[in-house]
Amino acid sequence: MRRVLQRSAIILGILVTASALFIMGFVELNEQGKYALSKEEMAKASDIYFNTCAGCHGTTRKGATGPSLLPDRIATIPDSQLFQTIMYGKPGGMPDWGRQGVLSKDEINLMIKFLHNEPPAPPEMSMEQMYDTWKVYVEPQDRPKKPEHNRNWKNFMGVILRDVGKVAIIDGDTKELVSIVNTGFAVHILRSSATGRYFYSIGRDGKVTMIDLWMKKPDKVAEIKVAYDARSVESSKYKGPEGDFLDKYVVVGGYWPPHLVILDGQTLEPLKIISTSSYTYDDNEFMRETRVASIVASHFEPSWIVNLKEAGIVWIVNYKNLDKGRVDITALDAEKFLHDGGWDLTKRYFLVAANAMNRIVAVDAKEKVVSAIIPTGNRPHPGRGATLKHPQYGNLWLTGHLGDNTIACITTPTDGNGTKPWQVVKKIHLPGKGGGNLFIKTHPKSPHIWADRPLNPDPKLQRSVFVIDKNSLEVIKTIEIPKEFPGRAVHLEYNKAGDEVWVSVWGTKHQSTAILIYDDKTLTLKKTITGDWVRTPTGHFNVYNTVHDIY
Ligand code: DHE
Repeated sequence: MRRVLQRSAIILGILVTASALFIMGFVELNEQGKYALSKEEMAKASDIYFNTCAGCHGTTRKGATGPSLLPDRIATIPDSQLFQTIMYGKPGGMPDWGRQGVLSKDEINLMIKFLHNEPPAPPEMSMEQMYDTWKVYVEPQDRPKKPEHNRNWKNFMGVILRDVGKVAIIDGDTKELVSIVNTGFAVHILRSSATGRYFYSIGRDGKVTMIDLWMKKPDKVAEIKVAYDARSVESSKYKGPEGDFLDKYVVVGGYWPPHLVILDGQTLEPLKIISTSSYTYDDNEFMRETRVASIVASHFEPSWIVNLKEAGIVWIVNYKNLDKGRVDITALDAEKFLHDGGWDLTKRYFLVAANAMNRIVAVDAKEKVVSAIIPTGNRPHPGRGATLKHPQYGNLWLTGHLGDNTIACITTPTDGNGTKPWQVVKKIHLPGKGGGNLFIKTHPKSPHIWADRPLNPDPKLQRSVFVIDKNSLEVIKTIEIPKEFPGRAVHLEYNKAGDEVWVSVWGTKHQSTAILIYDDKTLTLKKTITGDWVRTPTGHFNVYNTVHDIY
């Protein structure tokens, strides 16, 4: 095994922030006229763009979830309108960066100038650069052979503390804080290893951190940076006749560079980089920036479903023969702007949002075909969706929307009776105007589905969660979060038993907020986790539910 723990030569280059790298030597500044930017302004604007805009509009500004922000299009929009949009947001999901206090008026004006300039060319990243950031803090042989505590670690909750760059590990039984792990800039999601022992986090800056939950005080055992900008990470979850791959591999999807990186599941050593730059599925236009959106692991074969956003292509990546230097990729034409998604109830079909196309793509991971492309509403945003067996419709998979107030209920194949699959049989209407729903969640033992709405322009709706009855498929309760905690209600996760729902209060890093735990039977607040450390909590992930894809 190649072991290069600390090489210093190139390390400096990779440790400076990605956004700063984007401007180094690549950009021709517009040196004259009212949109001229100094080098310092360009650096600041690139940083802001990377942190707040690139996710939706693309690093190269060609557009995806949000429209193109290239200078020729920007020139057709009055600056006053650009200002309004950045200040107050738009109903389709554009956040109100000014009103939220994320950007000042001066910064908005700076961004308008920036958008009138050509985008900076982003840098590449080599395997060598990845090795230079790779650190193993505790070698596999030195890790605990069994849990060093008596806690019910399968009911641990990993909570992202986004803007302070940490992950909190909370005991789901006792609600005690077990550990806070420094993970680095803006962790986006956590995923569990197949045994549940490890959490893998991925930061917006492409840094992967591996946390061992068996340690007396869970802590990071390895880390590596494999991209400048990333959102997805997943483990290998297959064990069966074709081999035992539990905790063997980790896969990371890059936004920039647009690539897939396969890592060793025990040490995070980089094993393989696969570029995802591709031709679009429909008009065969080359898209250098073909970003990797969601990735899910198959439970029934050694493969991952990988969604290539701009190309509109779904890859099924079989890793069975990776150790022999072979990866088998099946590429399926799907739909453009693939984003987030999850398994159906049977875990054979993966449903993913083609959000800017207002559609959901259903992939049959067994037959390796696209089964259906289903129009659902304005910018579907399922998170991983919610699954249930309905007495009338059979199996259902649900998605909410950024751009309207509906939750679409889609039929999925059902053994025995059930409605024909891939129909939107019901649209549940959330109360009040506008969309802004990001996540929905349920649990097989719960009679409810919960939904948030953090991107709705109405502060009251941003601070509410909505409970839906699984049988009637109607909203039965709107719960406003307690007034004393400033921020929006975001992301929902059940505990292992499926009888409580955790909600984050997403504020700013300057003020602590809370993690709220609701009783799923009485629909009342059961416990509030507070403390100076509770800053910008966003996603929270139960070990058992994440391992088993329960949602
Ligand atoms: Fe996410 C999931 C991308 C904004 C919190 N987010 C995902 C996934 C993708 C993605 C591709 C699916 C990962 C997977 O399953 O493998 N998110 C993006 C963006 O590009 C976007 C729109 C803009 C950006 O600049 O990042 C974006 N996301 C946000 C947020 O603003 C949120 C609320 C807070 C944050 O961290 O920035 C946020 N995203 C989350 C969470 C999940 C997620 C909590 C996992 C949901 C789950 O239940 O699995």
